[in-house]
Amino acid sequence: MRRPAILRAIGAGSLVCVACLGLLAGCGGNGSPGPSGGAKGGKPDAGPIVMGFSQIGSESDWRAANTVSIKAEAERRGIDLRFADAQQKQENQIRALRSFIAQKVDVIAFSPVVETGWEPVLREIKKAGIPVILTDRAVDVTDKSLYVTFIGSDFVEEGRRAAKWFVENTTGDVKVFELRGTPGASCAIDRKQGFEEVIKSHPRIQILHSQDGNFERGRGKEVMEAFLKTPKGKEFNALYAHNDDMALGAIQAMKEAGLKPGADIKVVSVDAVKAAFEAMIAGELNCTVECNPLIGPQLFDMVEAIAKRPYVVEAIRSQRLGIEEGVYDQSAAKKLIGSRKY
Ligand code: GYE
Repeated sequence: MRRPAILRAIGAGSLVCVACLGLLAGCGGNGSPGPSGGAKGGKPDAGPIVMGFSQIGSESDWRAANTVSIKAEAERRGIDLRFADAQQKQENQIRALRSFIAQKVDVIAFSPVVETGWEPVLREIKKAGIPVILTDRAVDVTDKSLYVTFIGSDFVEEGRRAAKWFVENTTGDVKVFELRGTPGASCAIDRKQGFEEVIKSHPRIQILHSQDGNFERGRGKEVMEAFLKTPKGKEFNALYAHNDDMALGAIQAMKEAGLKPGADIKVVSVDAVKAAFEAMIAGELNCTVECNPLIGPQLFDMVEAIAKRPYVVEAIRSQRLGIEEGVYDQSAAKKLIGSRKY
């Protein structure tokens, strides 16, 4: 892949830029409340904005960077952040969301561990009149009015980009071992979909085997160790991992088994965390597709716009915010590692 930075392919029409939000937020003029008034409006005079945030867990370097970005930005803006770590369990997230309702927070944001099963609790939140922002992963609900907006990446496009690396940088038969993320997570579903969409028209590239690794480095290593002992484990020549952490664990397992990841097994993953750049410099990872976790500033631009001017909620309902992201290979790694922020 000789493209250092590819603009994301989300249609411009679906983007809401933060500057636009600023304009929308200013529509009321002179700090006056907007047309829908502001139960929680007038917040600047009524103390800090209170936001409940339910984080998935701490399964990866991506997640660690995401948490730091959110906490640091809340602190910088003087937001009263109620942060709950769900340890990768949906039931913990639902419990946290209900406790945010009880605490009467101004805004709720969360990163849903899986796509489905959110309607009942989202309805409870709506009934309580609290706006919801989805960050990072998406939910599968029929009633789109249950949340205001989604701030995160286009995971289908990430899957396509990973597949394009194989299309453009390999010849002959490519037999892929796919290490999937958490079952039911939107990013795992979408990264698979995008990858399959591209390889469909390149029959020399096939998914030989596909397995969950839960986005964790340790799990990636274990799953690869077991896979290498199977007949297909002697046959594959490529690894597509839904995140860098799983790729790094799998790379470790391959090295311990005497294989040369990056050379005899081509490895592509998603996230573009610093450790992936180090692995590319070491020649063990071939490419990483960026998924930017640093969404704190965008998230809190949105939170402040909503909390100060509730009518903005109507203007931005169900829009998807785009984040610019790149694709990096070994030739880019050395040049860029010094400037990586996560
Ligand atoms: O790719 C992975 C993390 O939801 C986009 O979750 C995120 C994913 C990320 O555990 O590393």
